[in-house]
Amino acid sequence: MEFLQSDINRGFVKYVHTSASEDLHDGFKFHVSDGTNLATQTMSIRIESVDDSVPMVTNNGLRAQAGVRKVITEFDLKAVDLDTKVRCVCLYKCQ
Ligand SMILES: [Ca+2]
Repeated sequence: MEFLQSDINRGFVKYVHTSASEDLHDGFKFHVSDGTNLATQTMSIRIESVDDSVPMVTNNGLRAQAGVRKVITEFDLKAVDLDTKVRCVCLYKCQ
């Protein structure tokens, strides 16, 4: 892809983030030429996270004897949200 400084000035050059990963860094290398000399630079892009992933839940069920308490572990029930901090993922009991 080749473009001119005037394309940048007119807003014709855009970056579109399309990766589904939660990697918050991207970038690309580019060359600038005046027709004789060439310079190379890297454009670093910091991605601002957006909370747009739905939590995923693994529910393996639980077996317990009548009258006995049993701790629910992450092997029984686990919620994962790729773009939300662990401390912010809550499970609510509802009836
Ligand atoms: Ca989320």
